[in-house]
Amino acid sequence: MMKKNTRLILALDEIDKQRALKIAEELSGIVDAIKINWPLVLHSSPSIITEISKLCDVICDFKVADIPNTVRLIVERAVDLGASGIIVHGFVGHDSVCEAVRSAGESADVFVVTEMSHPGGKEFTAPVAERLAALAVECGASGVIAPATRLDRLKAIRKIVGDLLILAPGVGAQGGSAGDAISMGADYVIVGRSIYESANPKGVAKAICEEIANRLENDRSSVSEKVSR
Ligand code: OMP
Repeated sequence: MMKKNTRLILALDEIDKQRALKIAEELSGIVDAIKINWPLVLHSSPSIITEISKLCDVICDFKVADIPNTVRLIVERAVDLGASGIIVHGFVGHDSVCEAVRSAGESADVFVVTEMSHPGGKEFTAPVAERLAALAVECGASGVIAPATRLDRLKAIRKIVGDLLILAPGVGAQGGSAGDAISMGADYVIVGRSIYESANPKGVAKAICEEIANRLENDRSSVSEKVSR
């Protein structure tokens, strides 16, 4: 189970291996997990997953989209390398996503992409996002990926997934706000460029954590005010 302290997940798409490791070391005590995508794996090697997993939970963002057997081969390898989470696409259907969940077993969480956060996400993923969210529930996934860039959609997806985890990318470089995404039902926000491209990644990460903590506090106080009225 991924920890839920600061609710910040670092998207480590930094392609310089040494800089990526330095940022991972600096931030491992601050973020709840580090998400590794193809850029870093392809510019270094798959063993980067193992190295970073010694510091912090690693989510392998491989957006796996294939037939069940290939999905199984990828998920098993990611888990062997030390991943404690893996991101898969849902449009490939129930058999593939359920196979991801089966292959991950107790060792890793599976997260299913619903509506993607970039403008192109509106073309094909938005019209089926609710179905993809329902599929995640039906296959027993741990959670979904939903856009911090479209808060109304995040809210709609929360209604479907119940208490499954929602991880929301699109904060910062893509225009979304961490506080707003959390208020709208995200459990975690995923942030990449705003942190790893900054001259002070630790300072930026800490500021985002503070924004999230303040927002949670404000949201809690406004709920208790309403109750006591
Ligand atoms: P920044 O835009 O640099 O903060 O990075 C966002 C990260 O989240 C990247 O690693 C993307 O690949 C990933 N992501 C999205 O941006 N949008 C999505 O809809 C889904 C993902 C993802 O699955 O993590």
